[in-house]
Amino acid sequence: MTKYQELAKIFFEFSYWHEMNNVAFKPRAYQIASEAVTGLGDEVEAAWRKGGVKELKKLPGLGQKTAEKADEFFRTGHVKEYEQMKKKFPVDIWGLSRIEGLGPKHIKELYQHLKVKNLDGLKRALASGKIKSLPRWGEKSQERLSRQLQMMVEASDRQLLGYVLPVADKIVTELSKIPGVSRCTYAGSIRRKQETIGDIDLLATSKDPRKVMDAFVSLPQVETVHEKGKTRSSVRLKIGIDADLRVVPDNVYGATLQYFTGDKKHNVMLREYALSKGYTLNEYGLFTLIRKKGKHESGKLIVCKTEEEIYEKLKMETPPPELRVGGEEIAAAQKHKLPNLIPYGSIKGDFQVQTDWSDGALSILDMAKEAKKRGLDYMVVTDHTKSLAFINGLDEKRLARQGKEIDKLNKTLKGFTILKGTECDVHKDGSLDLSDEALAKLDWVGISIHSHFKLPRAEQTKRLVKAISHKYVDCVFHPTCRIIGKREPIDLDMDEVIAAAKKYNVALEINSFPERSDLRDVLVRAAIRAGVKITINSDAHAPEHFDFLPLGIAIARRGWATKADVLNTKSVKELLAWKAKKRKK
Ligand code: DGT
Ligand code: CA
Ligand code: CA
Ligand code: ZN
Repeated sequence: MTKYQELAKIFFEFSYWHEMNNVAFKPRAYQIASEAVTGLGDEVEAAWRKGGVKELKKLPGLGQKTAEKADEFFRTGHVKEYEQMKKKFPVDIWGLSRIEGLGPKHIKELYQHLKVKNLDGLKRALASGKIKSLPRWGEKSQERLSRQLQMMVEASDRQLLGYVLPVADKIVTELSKIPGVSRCTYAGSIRRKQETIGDIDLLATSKDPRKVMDAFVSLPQVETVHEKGKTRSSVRLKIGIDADLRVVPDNVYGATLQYFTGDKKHNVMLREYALSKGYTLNEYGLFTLIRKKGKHESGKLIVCKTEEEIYEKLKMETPPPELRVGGEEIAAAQKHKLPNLIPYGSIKGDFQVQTDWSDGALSILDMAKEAKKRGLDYMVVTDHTKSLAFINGLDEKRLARQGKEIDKLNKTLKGFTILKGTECDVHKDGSLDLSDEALAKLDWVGISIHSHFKLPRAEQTKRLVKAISHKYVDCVFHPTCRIIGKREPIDLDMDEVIAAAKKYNVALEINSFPERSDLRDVLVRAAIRAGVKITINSDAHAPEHFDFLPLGIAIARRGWATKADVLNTKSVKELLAWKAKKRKK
C-alpha cells in the first residue's frame, strides 16, 4: 500500500466504525475524505508538505477534523485515535467491506459472535456453517455471502483499468525522461483498454538499455524486483500488480509493439492471414516466407519500424488497439471498413453529476468549476431522488428549489452551463420516484435501479422496460447495475432493453466509474447496432471522478462507437435540440 492508500483506508475504517456505533454525521464525512484521498493520490501529501493542516483543508473532501488526522498521519506515521479503535476492534474492516452486502453492522456482528477478524476468518466461519444462525442472518444470506466472497477472490488477481492506468501513465512518463530513451509506451491489455488488467507490459527503445533497467527497478512505484536483466526486467508494483519492461532496438519497435499489444487471438489471426499472403510475422517483424521441405522459415525482413507499416503491407487498415480482440476487426480492416472511433477528449458535457444536495461531496457551483477546469462546457446535475432517503434524495419540492438555484448560478457562470436533471429512482414495479410534472421541467431525466437487484429476469426486464417507456425519460444510468468484483449484473434480457431504448429513443449510459464500467463493451456494440444512442458519464460524486471520463470513452471505443453515437459530443444547444425533437414525438 502507498501512503495515501493507507490514509484512505484509515478514513474508511473510521467511517465504518462510527456507523457501527450509530454516531451521526461522522460516517459520511470520513467516507467522503476516504474517497477524496483515493482520488487525489500523492497530491494529499504534497499539499501537506506545502502548508500542513491549512493546505489539507483546502482539498475537496477534507474538513477540519479529517485534515488534522491527515496531518498527524504524515507527521508521525500514525493516527492515535485509529490505533485506539483498532485495540477495541481488531478487525480488518477494509478487507471485509470489499464484499458486497457486508456493511458495518454485519462486520460488527460477525466479530462479536464469531470472532471474525478478516477474510480468512470469514472463510472459516462460512465453512463452519455458523453464520446462518446469527440473528438477522439465515441460510439464504449465508449462501449469498459465500458467493460474494468467491466473486471477490476471482476478481482479486486482476485489477481494474481505472486504477492501473494512471500508474502506468506515470511510469511511462518517468521512463520517457531517461536520456537515450526515444520511444516508450505500454502495450498488452492496458493499451487495449481492457476492463481488467493482469499485468502491465511496457516497451521502450534505447541505445543504453542498462540505464533504463536501473531506472525502472528503482522507480518509487516499485515494491519488489522479480528479475532484472540486460534488456528485460520484471517488478511488483506497490499497487499490487506486476510490470514488465522490455527495451528493444529502435528498428524493431513497431513489430514488438504490435506483438505485445495483442491480444493473443488477434495475433494468431493476423499471423495466419500473413501466412496466406506469403509472409511470416513475429515479434521482430514481417518477413518473406520461405517454404523448405514443408516447413516455414523467415526470409528477408520487410518492415518492423511501426505497426502501421505491418498492417499496410498486409493491405489492411491498422485497427485501434481497443478493437484488437481477434474478432470482426480483422475482416473489417481488410475491407477498409473500420469505424471512425470516438476520439479521446471529445466529450463536451457530463450528464451524470451528483452534488451535496444528495450524496455528492461538493456544491453545484464547485462541481461546475471543477468540470470547467477539466475542459467540459456543461454538466447535468443529477442528484438522487426521495426513495434514497438515507442519502438525502430529492423530492419534488427540493428539486424545484434546486432548479431555481441552477438558474441563478447560470447567470453568474461564463462559458459553462449547468443543466437540470435527475437520477430518478426506479421503483420495484417500474414506476418512477418523481411526478411527471416535476420530470417535465427538467433538461435531462436519467433513471436508475438502486433496489431489488435480485428480481427474476422476466420481472426485472419488465420493470426496466416500463420505466424506459415513460415519456419523460432520456437515459438509463448504469443499466445492468453491476459492480465489478462485488455485485453481479442484474438479470435482464438486454435484447429487450435495447429494443425498448430504440423504440422510445432513450439513451443508454456508459458509466465511467471503474467498478461499474456499465454498459460493457459488447453491450455497447449491440446497442449501437440497434441504433440506440450512448452517453458517457462520470457519475461524479467528487471532482476527481471527472477524470474517469476517458475510461468511459475507452469502453465506447471497444464497443465500436463513433462520435455520432455518443450524445455527450453534442454542444448544449445541440443536446437541447435533440431533446426537443424527441419530446414532440
Ligand atoms: P493481461 O496481462 O492478462 O491483462 O492480458 P495481456 O493481453 O496483456 O496478456 P499478457 O500480458 O500475457 O501478454 C501481453 C501480450 O503479449 C498479449 O497481449 C499478446 C502477446 N502474447 C503473449 N503471449 C502470446 C502468445 O503465446 N502468442 C502470441 N501471438 N502473442 C502473445
Ligand atoms: Ca499484460
Ligand atoms: Ca505480461
Ligand atoms: Zn450517488
